[in-house]
Amino acid sequence: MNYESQTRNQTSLISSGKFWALTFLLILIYSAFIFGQSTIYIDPTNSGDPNQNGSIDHPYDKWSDFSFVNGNTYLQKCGTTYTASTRVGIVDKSNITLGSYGTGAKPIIHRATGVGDIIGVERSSNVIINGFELKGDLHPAHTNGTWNAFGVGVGGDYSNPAVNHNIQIKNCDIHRCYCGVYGIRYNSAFPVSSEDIQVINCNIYDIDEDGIYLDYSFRPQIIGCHLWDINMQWFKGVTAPGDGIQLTWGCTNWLIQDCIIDKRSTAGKMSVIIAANDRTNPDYR
Ligand SMILES: [Ca+2]
Ligand SMILES: [Ca+2]
Repeated sequence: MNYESQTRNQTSLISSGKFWALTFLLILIYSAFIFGQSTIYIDPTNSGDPNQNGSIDHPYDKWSDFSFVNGNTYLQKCGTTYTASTRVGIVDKSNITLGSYGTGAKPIIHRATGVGDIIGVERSSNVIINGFELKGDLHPAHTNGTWNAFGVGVGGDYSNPAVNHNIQIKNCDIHRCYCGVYGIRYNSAFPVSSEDIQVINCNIYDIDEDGIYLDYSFRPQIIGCHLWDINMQWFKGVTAPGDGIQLTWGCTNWLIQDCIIDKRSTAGKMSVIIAANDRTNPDYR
């Protein structure tokens, strides 16, 4: 091979589609190694295993055993109950999926003690919570039978204007809670509390106040949900301001579709409140 033909071959290699396709493939493979997306397994019954590492053979027994990593999927075993005294918190994260593995009933996260969210999502994007039973318990400081927990908290922050984007809560049963899905703005200096909160195909029942309450939420979508036994404070001798769905104070571009909101069991308040939303806000018309 003389020099001229070798140069020509190199030139044609650089300009060939195959070369670049292979290079791109190699980059993809290296990226997959470097930014590997992992699946982490949680089985609350595996508490005696000293080799817990989140693998399917040695699953963690607690959601508090690890920190969330962007891009990862976290699966709790079907038919198990995780008993929690603090929330499962997803804060400043992206592309996180929570789901289940195995067969049987939806895995349960039971906020048995303490007060607050069962799952709390803050300043995060592209989070999926799929196929859980989330249940609270009796409020530790009350004697009238009120519940201690918010099923999923998706609100804003007191000091940081960053908000949640694209949070999907789907195929979940949420009950024995003060509120099923709850997201408020907290700081009046910020124009919005969340964007693209989606509640899809969920059963929300035995709720003290509102089934779903969002304020300053841009493009909330509530689709195919069944809500019943809402506003149970009606039976607990206290003010009972519970509604099926309340989208208020600056919620815009909302969608409520194919939902059943059954208010037969309690009196007072509304099935749906869409109220006091600021149509003059130029960002959210
Ligand atoms: Ca553990
Ligand atoms: Ca309300």
